[in-house]
Amino acid sequence: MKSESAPFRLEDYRPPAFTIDRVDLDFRLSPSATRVTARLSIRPNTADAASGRLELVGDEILLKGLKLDGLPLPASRFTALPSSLSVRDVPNTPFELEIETEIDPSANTKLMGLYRTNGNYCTQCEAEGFRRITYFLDRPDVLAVYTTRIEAEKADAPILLGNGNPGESGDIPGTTRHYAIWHDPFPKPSYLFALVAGDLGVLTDRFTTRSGKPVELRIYCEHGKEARCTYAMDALKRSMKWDEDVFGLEYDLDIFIIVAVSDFNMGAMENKGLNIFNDKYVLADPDTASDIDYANVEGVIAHEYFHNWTGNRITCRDWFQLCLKEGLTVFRDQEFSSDMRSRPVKRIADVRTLQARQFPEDGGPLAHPVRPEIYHEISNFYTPTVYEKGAEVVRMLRTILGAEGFRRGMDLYFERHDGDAATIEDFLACFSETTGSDLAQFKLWYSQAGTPQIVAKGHYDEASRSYRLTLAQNVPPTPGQPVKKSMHIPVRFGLIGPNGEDLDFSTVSGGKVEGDVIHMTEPAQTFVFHEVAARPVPSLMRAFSAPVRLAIDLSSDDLLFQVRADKDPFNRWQAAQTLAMRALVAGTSDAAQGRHVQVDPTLVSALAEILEDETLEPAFRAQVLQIPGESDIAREIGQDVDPDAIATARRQLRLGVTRGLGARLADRYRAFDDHRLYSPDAADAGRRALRNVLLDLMVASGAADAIAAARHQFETADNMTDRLAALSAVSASALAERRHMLEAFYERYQGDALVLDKWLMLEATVPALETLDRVKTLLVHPAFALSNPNRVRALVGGFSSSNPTQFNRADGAGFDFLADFVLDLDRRNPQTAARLLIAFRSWRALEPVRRGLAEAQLRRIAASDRLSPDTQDIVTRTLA
Ligand code: B3K
Ligand code: ZN
Repeated sequence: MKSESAPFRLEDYRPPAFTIDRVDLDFRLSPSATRVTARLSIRPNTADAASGRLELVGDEILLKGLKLDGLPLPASRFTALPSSLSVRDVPNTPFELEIETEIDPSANTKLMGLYRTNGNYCTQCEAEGFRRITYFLDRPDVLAVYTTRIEAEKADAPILLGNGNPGESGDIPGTTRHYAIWHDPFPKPSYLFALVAGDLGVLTDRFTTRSGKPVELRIYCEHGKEARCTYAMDALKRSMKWDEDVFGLEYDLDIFIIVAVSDFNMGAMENKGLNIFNDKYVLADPDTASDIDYANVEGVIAHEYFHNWTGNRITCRDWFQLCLKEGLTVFRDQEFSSDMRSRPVKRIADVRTLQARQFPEDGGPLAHPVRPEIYHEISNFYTPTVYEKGAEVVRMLRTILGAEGFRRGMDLYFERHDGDAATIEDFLACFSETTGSDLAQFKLWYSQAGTPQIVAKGHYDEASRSYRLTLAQNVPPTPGQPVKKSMHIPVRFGLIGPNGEDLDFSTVSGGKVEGDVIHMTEPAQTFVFHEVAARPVPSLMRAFSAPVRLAIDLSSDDLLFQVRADKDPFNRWQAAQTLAMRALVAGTSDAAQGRHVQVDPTLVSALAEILEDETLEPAFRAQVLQIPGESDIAREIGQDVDPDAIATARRQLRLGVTRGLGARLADRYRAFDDHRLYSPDAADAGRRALRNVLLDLMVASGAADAIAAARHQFETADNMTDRLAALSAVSASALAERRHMLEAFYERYQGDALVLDKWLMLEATVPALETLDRVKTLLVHPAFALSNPNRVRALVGGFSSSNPTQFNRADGAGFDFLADFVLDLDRRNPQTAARLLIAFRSWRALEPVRRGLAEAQLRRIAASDRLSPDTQDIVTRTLA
């Protein structure tokens, strides 16, 4: 492990001196000593090749043999280290290099490169895992055609899978081994390489593309879990169809394979034709998966499938361009889910995620642009900014250009760049060219970090019947970017009239307004709307038209009116959240001073009306009734945060809401108890969501009948959603009953690791002082495994990221625990360790005592002399 290395910079990009056109790989699999022979067809690519020096990268590789054009190379011609292979005096014409390496998949605890999971072999190569398999030009702008031969013991690994289409296979005579050959005709970068070998069950199906091409579909999983793959298979077929219908994109190989594995550093991976998934995003049945799990399976299956075009057929020139594939593909999966489910509810859920995950990143020490310009460790840039804000940028592009202009640009992008390793400039050029738009200012969204803030003020002049709307923007300073330029911010809007309808206006002066979109481009602009019949309530940032924070001085009455009348469902939700947030922020300072929190009756009436409004879909009503969480409140307060005061304020406010809603809660809760047969579809999931939000509010009161209702639901539920909701309502309220219920849950599901992750998470998020000790005890529980990232994220990630009062304990014990854990895990799995450390990202916003304690732990980590580059990078930036 190295300490500080020189960073990579976007401005330093140079095309590779040599490139590789064809890769022939031969894997002789063996648990501890796998032999890999790579035959690379290499050719000079730029003038730099004249040096005759070929530099390949490796990572923990052992060289066993090296030939150039069939002849063994003398030791004087090369230098081989575990991290590099440098060959001298290579020809200035195409040549073939044959590299034989040995690797140890069983010892690979980083889960990058070739490793073992549940006795099977699998790979993860993005971003820089291929270099842990063989020496290579392991960079995304080297595109080659791969042929892979895999050989293994037949008994251990009856299934042998590679990228592309299957070719020849058979037994190796006189041995207990067999082989299979896979060929992928589409040139790809090494990060999309994959291999799986092992003993697996399979679910198969077929899909015929719109041009009539049959595609074989297979989902592999642990034996016995095939039936739990049916929802994933259904989601896959719907994704394939949707991409044809909405983007005109068809699948290109004869076969599409998904493999579910249990040890995986992230969600899933889009390897060409052979997606490898964390099993939690594949396996689902009513007894073990919640509605949220089903939605996640659908979304992740779609996301990885959509990468086949946005990522694989068109890949990234370098890792700085990561958002080119990730932001765009998140946008595509969000659109897919919106079409499959409720668009407004999906939008609210996505914005909640953005605000909960990306806003704190953008407002803290780890802030970086959607397209970063410098990195030390690329694994740390698979962030909410690159993914979720990256998707918002694509969404804004569509808002600015209109759906049709956007589609023309996308069509050109696919046509022009198929087979390329492209850049953000390439992408944007397709939209400027097809629509004639100047996107120079818009492009700042890719280079300026920080969440822009908009301050809005409106005034209606009755005499002239005009409405003046002043908008001012400010992009806060972020690390390395003290001064910002004004951005092009699309503000979707409406002027709501007294009867609830949007008011007309004749003309607008002061800036560009197209349809219902204000184009804000200056630091401050006053838009005057003429011939407006009455004083409007402005509805701004409809459907969250830009990833900004909006401050607008609306009275409680205006917000209440907006909750009732806005034709934009997102802003109805937003108005209710704003009302609640105001009460929570005021309540936090009351709580800090020992005063009781006041509950604004306006807020209760707003929530009551939404709850009772049968014209609204239940899933939407559930979203409105979910008031902001403790971390949302902390973010809004922004400085000198006292997590205990926040928790007290939120608890008291919820109690006030529960009292205010009174008998309506239990009435509605019962009304939805209609014993329908479980279906994971969006409509039924919405009914359950509403019912469970009500249960949660009821239980928060601590009333005996509410707890009895929760226990009853917990014991009699026929699905995970309802069982888990009852359990988490009790568990989150830290009631005495929770111990018994948590144990019952454990007993029922012991042996089912994915369900036990939910249990570990609930244990870790109990808001009570004994939780830290409980978490420490669970580290040695049989249900926990340090080697499995899902277990680690559930227990330790649950505690540090989802239990604000206990992680941020005033005695610093939570910080101390996380620091110890990260230092330990870092030696085994640096990527997951670095991820956990992100829990400290908002340390500077804490009140002084906690801030000091957090800083001391960060300094302790930083002082360790054997940190991985991943953890070193996060700790250094967090402290900077
Ligand atoms: N592209 C992968 C992420 C790889 C992460 C590498 N550390 C999954 C995805 O975004 O689809
Ligand atoms: Zn992705």
